[in-house]
Amino acid sequence: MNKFPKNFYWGAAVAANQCEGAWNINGKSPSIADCLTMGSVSSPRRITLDLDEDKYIYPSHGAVDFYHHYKEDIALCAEMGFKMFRMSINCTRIYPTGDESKPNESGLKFYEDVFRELKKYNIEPLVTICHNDMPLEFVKSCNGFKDRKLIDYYLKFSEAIFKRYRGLVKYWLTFNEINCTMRVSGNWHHVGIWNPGTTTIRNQIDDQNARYQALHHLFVASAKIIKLGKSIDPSYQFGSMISYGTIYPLTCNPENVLLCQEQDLIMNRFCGDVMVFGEYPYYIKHYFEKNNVKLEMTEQDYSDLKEGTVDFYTFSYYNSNCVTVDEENKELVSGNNASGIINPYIKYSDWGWGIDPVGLRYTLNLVYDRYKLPIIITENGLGAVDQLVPDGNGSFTVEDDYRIDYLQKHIEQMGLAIEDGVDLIGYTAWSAMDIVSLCSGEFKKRYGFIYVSSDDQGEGSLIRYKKKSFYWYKKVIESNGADLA
Ligand code: BGP
Repeated sequence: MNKFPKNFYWGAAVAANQCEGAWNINGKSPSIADCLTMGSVSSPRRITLDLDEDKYIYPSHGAVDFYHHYKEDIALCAEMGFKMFRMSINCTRIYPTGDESKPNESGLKFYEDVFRELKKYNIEPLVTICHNDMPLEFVKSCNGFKDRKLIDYYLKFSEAIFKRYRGLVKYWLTFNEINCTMRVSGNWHHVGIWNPGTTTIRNQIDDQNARYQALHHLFVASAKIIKLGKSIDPSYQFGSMISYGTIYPLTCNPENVLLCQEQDLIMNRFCGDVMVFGEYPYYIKHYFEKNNVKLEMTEQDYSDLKEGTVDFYTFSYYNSNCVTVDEENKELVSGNNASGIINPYIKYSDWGWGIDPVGLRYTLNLVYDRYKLPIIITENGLGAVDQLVPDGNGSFTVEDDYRIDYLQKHIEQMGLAIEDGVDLIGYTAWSAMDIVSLCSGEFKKRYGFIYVSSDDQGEGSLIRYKKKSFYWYKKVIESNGADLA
C-alpha cells in the first residue's frame, strides 16, 4: 500500500534573492540580500551597506537568472512531475524602496507571468511573502523591523499581491524561518537590523532587546497579513515557516535532557506556538524576564495575534544537533542556522551538517503532536560539490548518488511518519535548481535537481543540465513515493 496520500504535494523550493538575479532592473531597488558579498566556510559574507562592485562579488545580483529563465526552469520542474513549487516574491520589485504609493507594475507582472506558467503545468505555487528580503532603504532609515512602521509596509505589499494573484495562488507563507530571529545571525537576514560595528553575517553586533522587539513586529505583521489575506480571498491558506533545528541531549544525564528541552522550546517551538495558538507561551515570559528583555506590546497586538493564526504548519529540516552541559565535551559542528555537539551516531555533510533522516520522522511526530495541523516540509536537501560529466548523449549530467541517498532516506522516514499518523501533505525539497547559498553565498554548494553552470566568481554560461537526481525524483513523484530506488 502506498503511504503517501493521493494528492501529496511533491515539489521543490527556491527563494527570489537566491535565484532570480536581475537585481536592479525594471524598477527593482536593492534589498538586504543584495549587499551580501560572496563568502565561504572560512570567510564569512560581508554586509556592505554601500555597494562596492569593484571590490566584491555580490552573488544575488546575477544569481542563476531565474528572472529570464523561469519558463525553462518551470518546464524542467514540470518534466519531473512537480505538484508544488515553493518560491518567494521579492518585495523590492513591487514597492522598491517602501515609500511608493503605487506598486511597480513591472514587478507585479513578472510574478503573474511566473504563476501563469506554473498553472499551465498544474503546479501549485507555495509563496513565501518575505524570504530574507527587505528594501535596503529600511535598514538605513529605521533599522528594519525594529521599527513598527514596517508592519504597515508589509501590509501594503501583501495587499497588492493578494489582490493581483487571486485565482493564481492559494498557499502562502508569511516570513521565512521566522524563528531564526531568536539567534544573533537573524538580525540581518530576518529583521533587517544592522548595529554599528557589524561587518559580517557571522559576527553581528547584537542589541537583544531590539531583535526581540523586531520579532514581535514580525508576529504582528504576520497575523495582520493573514487577516488581510482572508478578507481579500477567504480561500487563501496560510502557513508558518520554522527552521527546525532538531536537538538531542548528548547523553541521558537529566541535566542534558533539561537543557535540550529548554533549547527546543526557545529555538524551535516558541515561534510556531505564537503563530498556531495566537499568543505568547508561558515559558517565553520567564525566558525574557531572565534575560532582561522588555517588549512593547499593545492590547491590539494581542487580539491581532489571536485573530491571525495559521492554517497549516511548515518547517525546514536539514540536520539535527546535540547539546550537553558537560564543558569538557564540546566538539562543535555547524548546521543550518544552529551549531551543536558532534553526534557519534550520524554522518556529516561536506559543510559539517549532520545527516539525520530518522530525526525527520521524530520531528514530524513532535510538531504534529503539538499542533495537529496539516504539515508541509518546505525545505530539506543536501548541499554538496557536484561534478559535471558527459552524459553519453552529447550533453552533461551530475552523478549525484550522495544527494539521492540523502533524499531517499528522508522520504522513507516521511512515509513512516505518515504511517505513524502524521498529516503530512507536501514536500518541497531544497532546491529545484542550483541557486546561491544563503549562509556562504557560494554557488559550489549545490542543492538542485537541475545543475546550473555558474561559479563562485559569478561567471558561467547559466546552462541548465539534468542531474541523476532529476530522473530519480521524477520516478519518486510518478510512483507517489512508492519507488525510492
Ligand atoms: C535555509 C534558508 C534557505 C536556504 C537553506 C540552505 O535556512 O531558508 O534560503 O539557503 O537554508 O542554506 P544554505 O544555502 O546556506 O546552504
